[in-house]
Amino acid sequence: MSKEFPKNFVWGSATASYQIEGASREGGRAPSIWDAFCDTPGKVEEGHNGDVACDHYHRFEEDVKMMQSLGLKAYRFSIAWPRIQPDGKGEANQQAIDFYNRLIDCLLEHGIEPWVTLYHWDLPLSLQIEHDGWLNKDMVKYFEKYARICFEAFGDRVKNWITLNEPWCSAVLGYGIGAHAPGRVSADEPYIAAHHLLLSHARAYRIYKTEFAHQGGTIGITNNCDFRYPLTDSTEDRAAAERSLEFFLAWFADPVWKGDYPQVMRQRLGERLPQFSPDERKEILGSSDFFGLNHYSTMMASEPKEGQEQVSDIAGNGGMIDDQNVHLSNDPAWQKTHMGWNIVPEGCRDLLKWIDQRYDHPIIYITENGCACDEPDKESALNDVMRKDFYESYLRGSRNAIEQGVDLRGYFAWSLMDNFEWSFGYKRRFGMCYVDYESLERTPKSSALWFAEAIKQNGENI
Ligand code: PNW
Repeated sequence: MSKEFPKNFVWGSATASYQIEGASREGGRAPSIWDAFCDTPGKVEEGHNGDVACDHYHRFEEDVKMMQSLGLKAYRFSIAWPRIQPDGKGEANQQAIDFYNRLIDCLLEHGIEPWVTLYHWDLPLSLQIEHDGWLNKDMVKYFEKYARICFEAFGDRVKNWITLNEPWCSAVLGYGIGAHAPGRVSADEPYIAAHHLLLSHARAYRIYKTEFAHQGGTIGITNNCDFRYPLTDSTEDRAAAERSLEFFLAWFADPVWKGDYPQVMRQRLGERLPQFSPDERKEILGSSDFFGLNHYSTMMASEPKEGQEQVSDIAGNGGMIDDQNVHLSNDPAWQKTHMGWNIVPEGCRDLLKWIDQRYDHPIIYITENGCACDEPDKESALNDVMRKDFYESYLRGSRNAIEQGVDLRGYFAWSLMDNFEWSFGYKRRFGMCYVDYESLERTPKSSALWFAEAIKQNGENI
């Protein structure tokens, strides 16, 4: 059996605009829903916000040099919509175009391929205030306009596009449990937000494929999903695990690869689940050149026993728990990251196989994978053996999947550097490079040095 990653395997790392850029009031940027969320008491640990973050806006050249020193082949970052269109719908802000042009050119000069996400959660605040954000179908036309501006400005050099990052998070964390901006708590809104996110994705895909076909790039959507193992071998528990994956991933992936929501969701939700019109179905079916996957963890799933309490502290990891009727639990043998997420590398392999089967052997990219480690000081951070082990074991799981026929073409580690971890503020460190939030100095951790060696050997040290 071959023990190799494919020859042109894409080795990269990833970040997102709000988590690293800072300069929140510079260059014509207007507030996003995350600026407002951070200003809302009790929403983000210690009242942290993205005003300065890693100051990447001013330090991107240094960051690109660091990427080059690690030998990264690709860098996935996101564009801040409220920089490009401060009000979310007007003309493009030239200062923002200039900034991303400088970043893209700098990457290319250093031999690093840009992978650009259009939307990684920083919605222009005015779209939320005026239109209720993703609850409003008008978002499709605003996203279309924004996407067109980006393709026009950057598409001569950017050949890999991701429309949305993790719409599950936008819908469930943003509109279901209120852990993310805009902080809505609702049983029905996640399905509506998700519907409009999917339609917006599909519209951007079609615009790219019709108006920008000459640019010759690829474009897809990135979904997040954790894996589920059935708690026992019973038919009920196996069905619960399958249902859990359907409510998590197939909710977003079935429309794109099969043209509609999963049957089980339609059955359980009835009218609460929006419908695609025949035209919309046509627009969304086949609207991704690759399957972007962000994967972090795994849980056990089982048929809830009578009176068994739904575990609420893991709601973020399950989402729409009442609708699914699935009980989630942990195997006590599993080690946990600083997020409390289980470390289960074989879950990565098995999820890749699940996707391969259900969606008929798509091209897959792991667009995020990584872990937060408890790093109370710089010394412990630089010696991040746990993160190195995490990358190594998940990459081994990934290679296993490749050996079993999965068409996995690349892996992006989350994240290039420590950054603003959403509702956890700067209290969780996901970086392969350490950031000193006083001096803003960056230092590669040992996991980064290990990753650099893995890239050099195309994974033969794994
Ligand atoms: C992803 N969950 O978020 C995001 O794409 C990144 O911006 C983020 O920093 C990274 O993973 C680490 O959290 C997620 O509750 C947030 O299952 C929450 C969940 C999954 C992914």
